[in-house]
Amino acid sequence: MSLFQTIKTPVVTYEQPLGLFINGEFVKGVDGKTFETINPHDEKPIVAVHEATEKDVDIAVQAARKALDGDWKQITPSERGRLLTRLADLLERDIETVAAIEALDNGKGVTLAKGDVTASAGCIRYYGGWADKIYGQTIDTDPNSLTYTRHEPIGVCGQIIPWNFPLLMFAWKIGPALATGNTIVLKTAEQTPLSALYVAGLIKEAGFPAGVVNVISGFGRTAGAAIAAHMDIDKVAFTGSTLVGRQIMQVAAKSNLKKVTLELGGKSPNIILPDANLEEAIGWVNLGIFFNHGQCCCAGSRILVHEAIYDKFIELFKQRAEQNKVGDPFKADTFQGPQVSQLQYDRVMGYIKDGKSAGAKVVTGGDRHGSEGYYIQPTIFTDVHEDMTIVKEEIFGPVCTVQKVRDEEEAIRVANKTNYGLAAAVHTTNINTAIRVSNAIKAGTVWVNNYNTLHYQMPFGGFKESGVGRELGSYALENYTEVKTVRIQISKS
Ligand code: TXE
Repeated sequence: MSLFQTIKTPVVTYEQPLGLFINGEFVKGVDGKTFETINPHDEKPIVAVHEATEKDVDIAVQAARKALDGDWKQITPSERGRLLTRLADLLERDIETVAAIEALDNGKGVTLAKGDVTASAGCIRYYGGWADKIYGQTIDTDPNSLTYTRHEPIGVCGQIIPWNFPLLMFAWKIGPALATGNTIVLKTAEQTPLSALYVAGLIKEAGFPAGVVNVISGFGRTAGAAIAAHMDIDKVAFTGSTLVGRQIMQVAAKSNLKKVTLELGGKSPNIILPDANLEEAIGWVNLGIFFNHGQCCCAGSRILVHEAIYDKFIELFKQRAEQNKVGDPFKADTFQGPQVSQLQYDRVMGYIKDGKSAGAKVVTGGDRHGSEGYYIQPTIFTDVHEDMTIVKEEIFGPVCTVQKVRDEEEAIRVANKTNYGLAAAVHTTNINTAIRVSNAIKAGTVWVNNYNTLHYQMPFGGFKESGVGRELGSYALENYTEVKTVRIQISKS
């Protein structure tokens, strides 16, 4: 099988790399294996890509180590920043192509995919700005010494990303790692390998030395597990399920105690209090759960509504959800495309079935949308109780539950009744209420009168079982540096 193939999408025709991107070149896997990636809109294969196994991970790690100790080390921090900025410019140059790849491979609407490309370029450019601002401290301990700290790169970083935001997760991972001078072996999700391979070509074009960024396609139980266990990887960053996050931490502990950061699942509460601007709140609630087809780790999937406005809320939310355009990702006005895969479709439909049989009421949706592709209707459940599976577990689809709460105290208690702690929101026009509730909620991000508004300047990550560490902002830089203390004794002579 060749290393490139021309792909025709409804908006662009382009050259798709298919190989593993190792040491600055697209290559075949050592075992010669390939696997197909499926278009979730029509359930047909798009193309086959080369598959990495353990041996390829090894080769990629060797390339990353060589680059770390060689060319990359010689490059000044400002030049690292320039390379990142150049990559951001190239992404923006190719926005039509990259957005089309995301729509094709992941199923997200092409208009929303363009937003992902812009946000990814912004994130990479932002970290380009940080590259020459990584400072240590000078510390005065006594008159006879000079003590200072250096923030050095950790080394070779393994990065494992999911399929819900294939490009954005790629940007969130590589930005801070490269700004701080690390090298990378990144594995994409097996459902969505295409955009990162295309961007690997842009990394080469931007002028990064060979081996600094290596991008491999492959499966979790083989290539992913090999990254987590590798003895010459110094750090692993993972975004995905809590189940696999736990495994990664165990494997890291059993191998070389590599540093671990995890960005995992959620079951985030979205609280609407009686003094909220209801019309605006409905818009945010709708975006909070149905954006990206509910495939967001921070999706506002548990909606908690004060009893005084409950009936009105349900009426308006139902109307709003039924207006969401579900359909072909290549239509410019599509809001919700298909779920990413047959497996995810089955999982989500399984939760819907479970909710129905547990006695929850379907206000709208509750079924497949159309007859082809992994499409699911935007679904709202009411009449739920705290012990139902659909209230407790992450569904990761366009499905939410609405619970009635008596007052602010009950809203906070119910909001915190979860092992997760990724995000939350409160809708109120009272600043005191906003501060009280946001202080009381155990979550990494609390939105007041908005939802799902992420920005590369704002740290993001989870309390409790939603993760370890923070991505984005200056906080992410801490995940990618080791602090070295140097103490120099000052001689009298
Ligand atoms: O995730 P996995 P899946 C949640 C969401 C979803 C569920 C399952 O609830 O329904 O997880 O999705 C790699 N060692 N999230 O099965 O398996 C895998 O190849 C190393 C939340 O797709 O966690 C892929 O690259 N790596 C989430 C990545 O892990 C392994 C986003 C994610 O896959 C591995 C995605 C292993 N043993 C799903 N097994 C979020 N936080 O945004 C798998 N992988």
